[in-house]
Amino acid sequence: MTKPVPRFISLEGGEGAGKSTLIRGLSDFFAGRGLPLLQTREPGGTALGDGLRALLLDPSQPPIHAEAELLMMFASRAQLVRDVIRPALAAGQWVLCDRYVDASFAYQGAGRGQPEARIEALREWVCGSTMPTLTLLLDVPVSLGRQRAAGRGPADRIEAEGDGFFERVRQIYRQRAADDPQRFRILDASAPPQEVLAQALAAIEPLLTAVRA
Ligand code: Z5A
Repeated sequence: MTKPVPRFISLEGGEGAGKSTLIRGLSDFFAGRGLPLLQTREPGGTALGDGLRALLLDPSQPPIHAEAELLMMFASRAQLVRDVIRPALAAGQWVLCDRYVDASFAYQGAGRGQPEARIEALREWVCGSTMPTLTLLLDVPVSLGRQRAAGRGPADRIEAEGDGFFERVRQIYRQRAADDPQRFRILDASAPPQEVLAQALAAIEPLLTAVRA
């Protein structure tokens, strides 16, 4: 059993779910409360992770095998956990991470067909007990998310996948949330941004109270 780390929050969701938009609102909220917040993202968040991210998302890359993609996600994560997340938590900061391990179960597991047990073994090895207390799943129908994301310009290597891929991703996210209701909160991300922020804050407030107590 892994013990969740207080002050560690991850955000998950399909493309165009509104994670970046929500993170801006949450950053303002933490700043307004005078709470130290470290905001980071996956893949990325370190020099190594940013380099891997560029390779992973570059649509002009020669095909990347599913096994290689999975290991690249975990290589980025291994560096981020050790260089950024653990030191920030140890220093008493809140950590808000735009995607974390659940994304590997969703994209490389459900999306690419990598076995769940293999991803869980990597999770245990790379993250150990460094798991979020709270994971906000921004749930939005695939068509709406893709419509929103389309306004941003050309698709990256993963965004170029078809609807079936993203339906499987959405399905496994919802399944993981149903399987672990203590860690996950599902937000209706088809609502307007201010409403999504209000839903997120309702989920975060109990953590703030618990940490103060
Ligand atoms: N990936 C993986 O495969 N395995 C892993 O282990 C990890 C990641 C960690 C990069 O992730 C890719 O990496 C991702 C999964 C894979 N690939 N895909 N697809 P990312 O998180 O950096 O990229 P993303 O998923 O493509 O995020 P995004 O599309 O940038 O979505 P977002 O941040 O959730 O959306 P947004 O930028 O806030 O909003 C998109 C647009 O919608 C924008 O115009 C907003 O103004 C608008 N918006 C946002 N919220 C709303 C609401 N509530 N109403 C109306 N309009 C809204």
